[in-house]
Amino acid sequence: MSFVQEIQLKSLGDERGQLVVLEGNQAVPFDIKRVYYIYGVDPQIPRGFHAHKATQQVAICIKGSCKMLMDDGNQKTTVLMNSPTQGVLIDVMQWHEMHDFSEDCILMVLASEHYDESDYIRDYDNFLKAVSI
Ligand code: T46
Repeated sequence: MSFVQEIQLKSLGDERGQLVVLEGNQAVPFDIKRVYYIYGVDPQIPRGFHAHKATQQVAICIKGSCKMLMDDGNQKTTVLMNSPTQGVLIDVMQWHEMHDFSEDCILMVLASEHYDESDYIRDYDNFLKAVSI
């Protein structure tokens, strides 16, 4: 079984279209302190390549598609993200990389903490050392 937690978001649809609600401590399992989104990425250029020490995040591909490689130091899994109702929990100490962005991809991320560069582990060997302790 994969260690990656996917969150199926409820879509409130009617004849006018769809509406997805993102509430902290509901479908999103933390208080949301920050939201950012990534778009206009060259399909050849991957992003991420880090883990967070204390920040939890939920990523949602609200348009287009990309792949999220998740690595807990023991296992690696690649998740195809191609639905605005599919959340992927990026938990603490999970190395993640985003690949194969479609040209129209908009990847939205909800975070449990404000931005803090010192929360990032950007060196893979340091990540492996930290998770093996
Ligand atoms: C993550 C994945 C999914 C800020 O100043 N504030 C912010 O809130 C963020 C997220 C970034 N930045 C700055 C830091 C860098 O100078 O924006 C620049 C690009 O960030 P980065 O190279 O970390 O971007 P990605 O796409 O590699 O990673 C991002 C998030 O940073 C990261 O937390 O989990 O998306």
